[in-house]
Parts: sequence; structure tokens; C-alpha cells
Amino acid sequence: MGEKYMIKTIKGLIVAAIISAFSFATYAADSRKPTRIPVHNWSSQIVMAYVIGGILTDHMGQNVEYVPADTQAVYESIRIGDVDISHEVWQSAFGKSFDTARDAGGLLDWGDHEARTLEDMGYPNWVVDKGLCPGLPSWEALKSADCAKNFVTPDSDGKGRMLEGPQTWHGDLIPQRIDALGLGDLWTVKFAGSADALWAELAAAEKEGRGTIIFNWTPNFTDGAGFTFIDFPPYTDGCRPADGGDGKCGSPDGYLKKAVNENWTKSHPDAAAMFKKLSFTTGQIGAMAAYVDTDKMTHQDAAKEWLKKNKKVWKKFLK
Ligand code: TMO
Repeated sequence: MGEKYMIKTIKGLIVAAIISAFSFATYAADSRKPTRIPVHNWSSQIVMAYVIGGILTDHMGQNVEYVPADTQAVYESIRIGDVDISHEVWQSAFGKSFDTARDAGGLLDWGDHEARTLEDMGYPNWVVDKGLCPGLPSWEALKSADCAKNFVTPDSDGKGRMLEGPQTWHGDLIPQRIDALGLGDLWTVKFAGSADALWAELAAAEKEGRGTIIFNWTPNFTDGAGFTFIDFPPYTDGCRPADGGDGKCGSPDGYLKKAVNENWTKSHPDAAAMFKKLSFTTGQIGAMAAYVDTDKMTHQDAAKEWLKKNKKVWKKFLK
């Protein structure tokens, strides 16, 4: 192997270094300080954290840090500058905490994703196919004792059981609603410890041939998989007990919002411009979740795969 080859290789390396320096040079305005991205406890949120982190590091030459964060307290953390962004503010679960932080100053509304959201109780379609609760998806079907008895579990005191998500997501919103609608004698609400426990319940109930009602949301991996949300009385502003209402209402047709720390938009103007443009559809977010919950990939691998398959989507967010 000759000197010529060595020189060629070195030349190649220099050219590569110059090209990569130029491709990041357009983002030189931003601070080298890592953008702190929160990580919560449902799949699309975690995958999207790595998707955004991947865009910032691999394509904008920036630094990021992933911060495990409480799903309600995170908005105050962003307001005071302990976390920089939030990429999935779900209206039903977190709208109130978001509003409180925004009104106190320091946290900015950074726009909505194209996807709309619904977070509510529902059931896999085989529950109705098996005749376990005629009348669904109307909530009034739940008034029937013949329905409730098909949802009894060993821990439910002879009542039908509904499985809510982790209590940090909505506190006692669902138990309050069940009582407010006069369903408390027939139904009891238990809380799952994790999102995975909800999916495990779907599998267990199907195997045991008993009915199941769980908390779920869209966009999610279940969007194309035969899951139906219960039609509760419509949501109206102020209908929830936390907002002074009687609680006899379902969840809103909600936004999926982004939020940022105000100072971060000044220290990281290019990242902030990218994040403002960033918007995903129901299908794109459902796919992020499906890589993990259906295909059993790690969140990091799911994000890499998503970025690889959706270059046209995210390149539009870059300048
Ligand atoms: C906030 N969540 C997507 C779990 O409803």
C-alpha cells in the first residue's frame, strides 16, 4: 500500500470534514448547551423524544439530554427552565397543568401537531362481537347489570371493572365521572401501574373470554386494531369537577400541543424554529408507538427506523 493511497485517504477525510462542517454551519447560532427533552411513560412520547433528539443531534449538530419527568409537573419544570421543551401536550390529561404554567409566564405555546387527540375509556371490538355489552358504544349501555357482570374481576367486589391508566395522568377524573353518571353501584375503576399493564389486560381478557374496558388514546398503535371509545355525554368547557362542573362528561376532541421554555427559544433559535414547524399526523404518531408496542423494538431503535422511513416528513422542518 503506497503513499499515494494514504494521501488520497487523508484528502478524503479532509473533504468529509469540510462538508460536515458546512452542513452544520447554518445552525451555528445555537448554544452548545444540550436541549433537555422530557421522557414520560407512553410509547409515542418516548419515541418522539428520540426522533426530535435525532434531528437535533444527527442533522443539526446540536446536543440533547433526555430527562425522565413527571407528566404533570413537567410544565412547571419547563416554565422555570429545568426542562426545555414538551412535544406531546395532550389536552385532556395535561391541558390544565399546561395552562397554569403558561399563565405564570416563562412557558410558551409552540403550536399544535396536525393530529387531533382523544383520551378516554373504551373496549376492543370483540367485546361487542361477543355480545358482552349490547348498546355500546353509548355509555348508557353501562347502566345494565347484565353488561356489568361480564366485566367482573377477582379484585372488583362483584362490580364491573374498568382499568384506568396510571393515576398521574388524570387523578380521579374517571372514578368521579362514573359516580357522577350514576354508574358507581355497577362499576369500579382500578388504576394500571403502566401503559404496558393496559395492553397486558387486553390480552388477558381476550384469553379469558371476559369483557374489558380500559383507558386508551389516539393517536396510538391501537388505531387500526379494532378499538372503540365509549360515547360519554359530550365534553364542554368547565364540565369537569376540577373546572367547577358536575363531571358528567367525556373527554374533549383535544389538541396535541408543543411547549417550550422562553429562554431556550433565545439560546437555541434554530432548534426553536425547527420545533415550531414540527408537526405530526395521527398515522405518523401511531407508527412511532406501533414500532414499540406491536413490533417490540426499543424506543431508540423505533426512532431511528421512523427517521429513516420518514425523511421527507422531517426534512420539511429544517430550514
Ligand atoms: C397522555 N396519554 C397519551 C397517556 O393519554
